Amino acid sequence: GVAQHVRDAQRETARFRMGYEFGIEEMLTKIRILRSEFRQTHDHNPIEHVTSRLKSMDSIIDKAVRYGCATDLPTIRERIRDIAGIRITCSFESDAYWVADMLSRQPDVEIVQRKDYVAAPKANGYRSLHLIVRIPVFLSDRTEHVFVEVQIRTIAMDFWASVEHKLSYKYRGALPPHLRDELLDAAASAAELDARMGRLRDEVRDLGGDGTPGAPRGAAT
Ligand code: 0O2
Repeated sequence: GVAQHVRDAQRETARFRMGYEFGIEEMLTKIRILRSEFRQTHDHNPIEHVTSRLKSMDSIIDKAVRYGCATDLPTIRERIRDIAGIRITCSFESDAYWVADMLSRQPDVEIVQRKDYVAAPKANGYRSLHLIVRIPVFLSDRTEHVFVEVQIRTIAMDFWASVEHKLSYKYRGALPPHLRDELLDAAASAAELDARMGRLRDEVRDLGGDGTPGAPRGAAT
C-alpha cells in the first residue's frame, strides 16, 4: 500500500545518502593523514581546519530543478556533484595548492573538475580552489563511485566568503551597489593580505627555520 511505498522511498533515500556520507569520511581520512604526516615531519601545519557537509534533500532537489534536470536519484547522482562537500582552510595560498596537489595525486581520487578562482577570481571577488573529485566507496555488495566537492581556501578567502554569503543571503542575492563595491574592495584587501603573508612566510623559510611543503624539519639550517 501507500505506507509501504513511502517506507521503500525512505529506505532508498537513506541508502543514497549513505554513499555520500562514506565519501565524506574517506576524504576526511585522507586529509587527516596528510595533516598528521605533515605535522610529524614539518614545523608548520598547512591545514588550519576542515569542515564537511551533506547537502539536504531539499537543496538537492532545488538544484536539480534549477539545472532543469529530472529529480530521480540516478539522474541526481550523475548531475548534482556537490551533495558531499568538504572545505579545507589553509594559512597560505601555497598551502592550498599543495593540498590540492596531494589529493589529486592519490590514485583512487579522480579529478573530475578543477576550478581555480584564486588565479581567476569571480566577478564579485570570490576566491577559492574548487575540486570535484570522484572516489570509490567500498560497500559489502558493491562499489559506489561518489562525487565530492572539495573547496580549498585560505583563512582570508574563507573570512571574505562567509561575510559575502551572509550579505547575499540577507539581500537574497540582490546586493545594493555600494555593498557590491565594498565587497569587491574587501576581496582585493584579502588577496593583498594573502600575498603579504606569503612573503612573510618566504622570509621565514629563507631564514631556514620553518618547514614548508617538501622541506623536512632540520633540513635547512
Ligand atoms: P552551498 O550552500 O555552499 O552548497 P553551482 O554549484 O551550480 O551553484 P558551479 O559554478 O557549478 O555552481 O559551482 P562553483 O562555482 O564551483 O561554486 C560552488 C560552491 O562554491 C557554492 O555552493 C559555494 O559554496 C561556493 N561559492 C561559489 N561562488 C561563491 C560566491 O560568490 N560566494 C560565496 N560565499 N560562495 C561561493 P552553493 O551550492 O552555492 O552553496
